[in-house]
Amino acid sequence: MDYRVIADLSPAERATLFERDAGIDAVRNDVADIIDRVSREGDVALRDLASKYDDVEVGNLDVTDLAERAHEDVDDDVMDAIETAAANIREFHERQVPDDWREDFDGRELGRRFRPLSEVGVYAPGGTAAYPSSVLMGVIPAKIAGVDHVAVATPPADPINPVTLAAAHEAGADAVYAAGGAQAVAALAYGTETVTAVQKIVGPGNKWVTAAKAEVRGDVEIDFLAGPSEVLVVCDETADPDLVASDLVAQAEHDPNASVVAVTDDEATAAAISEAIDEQVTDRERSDIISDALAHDASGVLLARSMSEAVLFAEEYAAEHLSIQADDDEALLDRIDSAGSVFLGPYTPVAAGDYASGTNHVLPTNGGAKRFGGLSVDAFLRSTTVQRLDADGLDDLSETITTLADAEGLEAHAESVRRRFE
Ligand code: HSO
Ligand code: ZN
Repeated sequence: MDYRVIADLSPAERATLFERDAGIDAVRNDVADIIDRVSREGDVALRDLASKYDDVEVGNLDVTDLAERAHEDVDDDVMDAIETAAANIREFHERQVPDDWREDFDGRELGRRFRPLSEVGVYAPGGTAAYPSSVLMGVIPAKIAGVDHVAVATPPADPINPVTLAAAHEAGADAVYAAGGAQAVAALAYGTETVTAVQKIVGPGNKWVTAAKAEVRGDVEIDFLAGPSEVLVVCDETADPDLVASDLVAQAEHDPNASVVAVTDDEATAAAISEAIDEQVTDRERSDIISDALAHDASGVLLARSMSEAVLFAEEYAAEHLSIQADDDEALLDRIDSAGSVFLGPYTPVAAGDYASGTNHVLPTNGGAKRFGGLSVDAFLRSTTVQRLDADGLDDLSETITTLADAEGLEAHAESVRRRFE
């Protein structure tokens, strides 16, 4: 592949570099029909849709018992890896649990307390995108937050991927259902005879799942609408082009619509990354998917005039994964506010965060990092504020309250303060 010079891009070319759509518009109508059916017919609809879309006749929709035994069908080394990854994910997410607090502000005792949601659903894709790692990323923070009922929904199959089931059990899932696609989201949102309705649905999925999350949002909470994986590597002449290329190729293997970009201020580095990509792709098992992702308008190797221009590009791109492989990586990071998860230095492949370093890999795509962060323990908590004023505290404030109440024409509000002093 050839690298491109940012300064030479036409406005249209530049705009397409930022187009990373989850592609949900095309399926919205079908998804609305599925949701409607599941909410009316419950389990019957789930079985029927499984037969139609997954080509599976589902016996038990509740496969929690299969998950409990699944480790028997999983190689020991895979079980060990799941346990190691889970331990690191737990350790990192435990640090996110906020403490309840109360503080005295001169006669006004004010505070905040945090309580978990009670029921949550985690969607786990099946098929070629069956990622047991995503099950860990969804279930573990929810359990750490204290959610009582964490349900995993994963598409029916014969058999369901035992690694996905084992990961659900290891992460602490309380229920596992054999339901996939938009129908799984509908079942979690509205409940069926078998599936307990939840307050929030998290986890990545294909465009059907994402469209369904968009549709049920409002009736239940969702994490966010996630599209195909993205990585942006900002690098200078000190970066190893082979390693940069390997990080791009790795995220490209997720999806033909993945967006993978490297941006550097050094021409030789840009050329070497481009060459390394071409060399590496042919060796990879999923070379077809990788080639499609690399050919996609929102992917490529870019040459900037300076590292400042590279950083500005990164900020505008607001990548799901931002890797910085450059001499003064911390100084570059200081200038970036928008990124889902940041990977610093040559020994920090994005794959480390995808699986096992401990950070979450459910992250904002398509520029979402300008507005919100990735999945964390907070997503499963709600906060309540608490206050107690003493007589002096209220006395100090009474003038302010009654004046504002009068200004709003809410005389009874003012009266409720005055009465305290009669
Ligand atoms: N890179 C994906 C997560 C993943 N990678 C799962 C491997 N398995 C989105 O962050
Ligand atoms: Zn990945």
